[in-house]
Amino acid sequence: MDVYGRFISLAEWKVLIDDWLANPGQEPFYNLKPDAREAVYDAIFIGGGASGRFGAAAMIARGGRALVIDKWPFLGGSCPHEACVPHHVFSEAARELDYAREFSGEYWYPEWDVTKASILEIRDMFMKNRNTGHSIMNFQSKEQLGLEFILGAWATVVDKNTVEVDGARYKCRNLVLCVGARPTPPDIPGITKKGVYDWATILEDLDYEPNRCVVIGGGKTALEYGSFIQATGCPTTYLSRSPILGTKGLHHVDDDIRDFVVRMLKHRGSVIHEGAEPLEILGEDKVTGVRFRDADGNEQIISTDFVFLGTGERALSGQFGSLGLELNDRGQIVVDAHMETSVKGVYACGDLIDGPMEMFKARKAGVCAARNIMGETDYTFDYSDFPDFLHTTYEVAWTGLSESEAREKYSNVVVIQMPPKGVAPQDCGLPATDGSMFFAFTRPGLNGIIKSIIDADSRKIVGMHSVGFGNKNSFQYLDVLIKQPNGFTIDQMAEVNELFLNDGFPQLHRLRAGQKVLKDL
Ligand code: COM
Repeated sequence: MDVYGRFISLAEWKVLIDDWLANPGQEPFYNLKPDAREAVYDAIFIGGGASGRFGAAAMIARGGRALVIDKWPFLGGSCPHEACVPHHVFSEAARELDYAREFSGEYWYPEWDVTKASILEIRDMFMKNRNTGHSIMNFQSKEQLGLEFILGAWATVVDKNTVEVDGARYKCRNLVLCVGARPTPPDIPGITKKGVYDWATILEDLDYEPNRCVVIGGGKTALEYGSFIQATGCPTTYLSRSPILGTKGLHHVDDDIRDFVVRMLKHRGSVIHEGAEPLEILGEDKVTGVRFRDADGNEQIISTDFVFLGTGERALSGQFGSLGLELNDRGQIVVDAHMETSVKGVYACGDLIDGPMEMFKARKAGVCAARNIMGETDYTFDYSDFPDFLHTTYEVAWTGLSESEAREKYSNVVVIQMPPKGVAPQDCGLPATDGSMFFAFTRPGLNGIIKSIIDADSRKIVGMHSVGFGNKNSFQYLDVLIKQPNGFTIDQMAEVNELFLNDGFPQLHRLRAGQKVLKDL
């Protein structure tokens, strides 16, 4: 369908996308200027997710011409369709359910009734309404950003300057590849049985209400989905080879934060096996259990009708084999600091390349490629250092070094934290932040933890950590503050104007800032 030059409202996009998804294989949506077939685009972005959309917008903003092609009938990629957005929906449900369960029968909360929280119902709510996000992506990209796109079509790379879509060829000076990654099941006998799901298939394929869950993995995805599943009232057991939150990419997670997270998972009823090796998914056609070897080397069987895989993902680099791009040993496309691959004029971004599979990296990598293509060749992107977060029923956020990392690097480390070291959390109603006041007053110990690590010699803050509510928003900015070229000192933090108690950091730093020789708090 040619949509160029026609105003398409959000409501119309919803209907169009719904219809396309219900009847895939329809004619693509073309939003192309009339000379598209003769034009030579500055770049063709293959994939219209975060990298493609932001890269194309950055290119247009600089006077360039970009074409975005995606197999789906919407822009925004997997984020609004099956990844970040549903994960946030599930995590918000987990947070609400957690309060409902904890305060069951108190104040205005009705008695907790486990039958009221249905994973299927929450999933269905998301699926029914996810096109709201899709339509905003298409509307904004077309009407506001002026993106040219072909949506709902496969792109075939003919060569690095030619892309074929639906029988027509389009020319470009540069190619930007951003088609992402997919979950890859671990190699465990029985893994293909019905009843084994990942973050994508739980949306598309789940057709029964789970009664018990085994989560395989102990990293972000495992904890985020596992916390949601447990919060619905479906008892959840984690089988993790590494310690929970102890996987390689999560090296800045502080020990006190990890301990709090693990304690809180257990408080909610989850069972955790660290050092566990899953051996077999049991059952005839459908999952009935998981056999695993525990940390002591003993074999155990857990009965379950639902297995959630919070394990790895694999870059979808295979479809670009004809370009002869250099790949690393995990199949990711190797890029330089400009996002350029081993083939000049071919760039790769997002989950196709190494580094965290996170939104900021995808968007900024797309922008970095676009800026370089547009001549800003001194613009580079280093994604080795970044703030991070995950949801359990809490928000867990961090930036900079953990306490143990800081002690390895600096000889004089001071720690400011709440609850203070040596105080039993259940005796301490702080931190009391937005979203944790009820816990702080009636369930001290469940209210969260905040922690700041300072190199006392330079007085600079070198790491910040928090488990609570609403904190990941402030960590986006705290990250910028503490990573300024000259850093950010305890004395500068003491000058920050806090709004209410919020994240608690300014007040705690102010209490110590006057000291010549800094001490822990
Ligand atoms: C967000 C998708 S859901 S994008 O990064 O704005 O394209």
